[in-house]
Amino acid sequence: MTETALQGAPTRNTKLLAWVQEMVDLCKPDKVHWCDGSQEEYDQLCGDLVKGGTFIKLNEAKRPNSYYCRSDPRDVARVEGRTYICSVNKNEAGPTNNWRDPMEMRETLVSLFDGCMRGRTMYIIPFSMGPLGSHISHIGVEISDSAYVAVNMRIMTRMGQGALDVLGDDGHFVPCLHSVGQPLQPGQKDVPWPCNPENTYIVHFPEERQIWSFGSGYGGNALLGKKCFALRIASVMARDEGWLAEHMLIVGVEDPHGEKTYVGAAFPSACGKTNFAMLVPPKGFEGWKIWTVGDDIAWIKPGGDGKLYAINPESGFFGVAPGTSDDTNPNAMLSMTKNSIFTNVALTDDGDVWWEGMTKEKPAHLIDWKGNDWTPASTTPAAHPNARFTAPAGQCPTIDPEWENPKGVPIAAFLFGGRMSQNMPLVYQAFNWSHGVYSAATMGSEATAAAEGQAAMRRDPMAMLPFCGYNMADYFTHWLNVGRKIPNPPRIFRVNWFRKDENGKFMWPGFGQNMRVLKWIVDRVHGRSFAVESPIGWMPRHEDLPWDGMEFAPDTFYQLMTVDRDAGTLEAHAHEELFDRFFDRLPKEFVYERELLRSRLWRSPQIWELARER
Ligand code: O2Y
Ligand code: MN
Repeated sequence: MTETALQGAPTRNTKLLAWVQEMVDLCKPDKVHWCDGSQEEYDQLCGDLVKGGTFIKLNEAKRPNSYYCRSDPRDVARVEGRTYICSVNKNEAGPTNNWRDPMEMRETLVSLFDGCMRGRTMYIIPFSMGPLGSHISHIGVEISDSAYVAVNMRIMTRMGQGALDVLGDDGHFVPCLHSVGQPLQPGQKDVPWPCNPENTYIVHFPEERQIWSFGSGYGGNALLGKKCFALRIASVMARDEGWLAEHMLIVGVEDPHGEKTYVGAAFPSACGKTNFAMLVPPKGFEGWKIWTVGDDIAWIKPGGDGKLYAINPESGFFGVAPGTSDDTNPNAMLSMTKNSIFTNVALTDDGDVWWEGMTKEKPAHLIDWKGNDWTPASTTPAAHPNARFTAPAGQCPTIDPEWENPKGVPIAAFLFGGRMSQNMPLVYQAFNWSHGVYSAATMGSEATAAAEGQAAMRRDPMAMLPFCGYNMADYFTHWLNVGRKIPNPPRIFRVNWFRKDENGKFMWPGFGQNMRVLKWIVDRVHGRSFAVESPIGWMPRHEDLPWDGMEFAPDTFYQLMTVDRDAGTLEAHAHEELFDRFFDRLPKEFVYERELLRSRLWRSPQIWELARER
């Protein structure tokens, strides 16, 4: 094998050739395949996956060129507990990351990877995060023993010869090594979803800009361009080079006169990010359009004109299927009508896919995500709650004509929002950049917890807690610095679609109705809408939001917007719990911001008082 590994390699990049040879020697695959990214190659790999029992081809008449796949039930999501940041100094990783000594971790990994690809093919997967050749883009190369990874990477990134051409003979790339961690003995039959859940390691070496992933074939653990490169490693590159790598969707808001305003929005996982990225303006917003640039990650760099420009480094959506329907997100549904891959959803009797929430009526019979018969009487879900669709972004009906512009799109506002059932208003605007960074850094989100039905809140600064590749205190400082270096930084807003009333009912309808908030935000950016100064930020009064096509009583609105002074003070106090973890690395600005917030909570009038005064 060793002599043939580099024969006919489609690159002369010496670093890449040397790394591939080193990894071939370590992993000892039976074969090496350099991915060219062509349609023929994709079809061939999908065909091989069908033959091997990993893929089922879906009904060509219903879902052309699409495939269905079930993972091992032990390998269904990202594994934060097995995700590591291996910087030389533990403080560089910070208190919110799992840290391991890089030398020790390398030893562990080398012994795990030694011979791990025996009996398998090693795929060399060159890819560009971002449009080919954009000055904001970066090249990675994933080495993987999973054809499933190769075909998903072709949808999610610009994968193949084009990326190698951009890399050239001496270009830089991020090496991403991946194995499912299940070598095959001679004659041993493979399983449909090989993995090694007992030995999963998702490891980042930020100083070397390297990723090693072992034991999982699923999503963020295995498609290394996404969370591992585009967020964890890229956040370190961004810190060092003066840009931002963020867990943000990007949308363009176009008004009836054709003026387009781009915003980046950060929401933790499971807060309806893909729905917001493909929002359908409701009744009353005729002539308005929401354009999708990205649904998950934004790379944002200062342009020479003092503005921040963003690209979506990905070229596909890896979206959560359950809950997605023609009602909740018609544009996502249209994005996945063809050329898509479905993982851990249910299979219909006519060879199509289904998941909870897709249709009001449940099909009479399905094969569930574990391969068992399923009927509406079954007590388990047909699709796994983290079941996914992989679909080309270019198939989205609302994809922005500028989405592949190598310059990026100019960002006018940043939105930050978690899932908060209490004490967080629908929207407010930060007073200034430093206050905005503080608001984003103290963001929290609730996961429905245990038996009591109580909501447990986890702080998730900028929705980056699981994805920041270095000390989050330094990340806050970096954000403060980015705003300092540009003359007119984007405005910062907090939003919350998830507030509940005393009966536990959502107070805001969400989905398309979020357009009302978005319009106020866009108008604020352009100095066209009014706001009053409340203790926590600039807030719209009832009459400042557009209500065409929707009834929403002022009293209910002010209930939705209110932050009780005592609750606000407790919240400000709780920020200290987060901050204490960072000791003296925390930017001093945050201490001032907290004290200002405390004092405003008792001195400034509340929103409904101000509204009444006018
Ligand atoms: O479970 C996974 O591996 C996927 S996680 C994911 C995928 C797409 C977009 N966002 C996320 C996330 O966890 O934020
Ligand atoms: Mn995400």
